[in-house]
Amino acid sequence: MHEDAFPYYQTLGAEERNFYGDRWHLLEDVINEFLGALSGLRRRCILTGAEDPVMSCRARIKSADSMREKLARYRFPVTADSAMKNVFDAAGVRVICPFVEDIHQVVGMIHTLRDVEVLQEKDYIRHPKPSGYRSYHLILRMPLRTGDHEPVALEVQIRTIAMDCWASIEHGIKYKQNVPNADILSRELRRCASEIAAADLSLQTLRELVRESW
Ligand code: 0O2
Repeated sequence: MHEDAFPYYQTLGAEERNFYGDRWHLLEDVINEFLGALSGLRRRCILTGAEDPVMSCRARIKSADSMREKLARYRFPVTADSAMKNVFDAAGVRVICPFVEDIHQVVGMIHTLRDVEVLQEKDYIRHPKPSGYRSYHLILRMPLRTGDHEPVALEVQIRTIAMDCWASIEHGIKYKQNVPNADILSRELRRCASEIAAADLSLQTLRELVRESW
């Protein structure tokens, strides 16, 4: 298993075991294929003397509850087969980068992967969500080296450390029910997101200044 791989066996609850059944292994495999491929690209990049554009990676398999909710919302059958066929984010990897320009470098690197089909790209950095959410999303379809299964879909979310910090905190707050002054909370979260975006740009500029002085 790759060094960045997530220890799924610790998180495979009875709910997920019941819902995904055998497909769990396919989701694990596609995550590990991607992490292995990304690791190779990063190594090649470092060998050329360039900086590693990736700080860290996290992976997850969508929880059974969240997958059931999504399938029902899109009016797809609520089954594991349907999750594999109709929804592309059962397997997901988050790639965390130090700087905004690293995100675009990682996107470019992913596009060079042979046999990997890019099904969808969403640039929530250029076009943030109304919540203030920023991230770059790719839906990929990757062949598996193990077994003879057809390629499996995977969602990759690429963001800076600062964007990830905002998304994690916002996610935690959003799911707290009956928050008083919800409007003020949303407005403040959007304000924080804008400040974080400004800080990301400043950090990017500082990096360029330091590079120029080398
Ligand atoms: P989890 O735990 O990652 O599974 P849908 O998935 O139907 O809502 P779509 O178009 O398929 O919508 O996907 P979208 O909106 O491009 O990306 C959805 C994922 O992006 C979410 O997954 C989050 O991980 C992240 N995301 C999108 N908007 C926000 C936001 O406003 N705040 C935060 N914190 N994250 C966001 P899930 O399914 O919600 O969760």
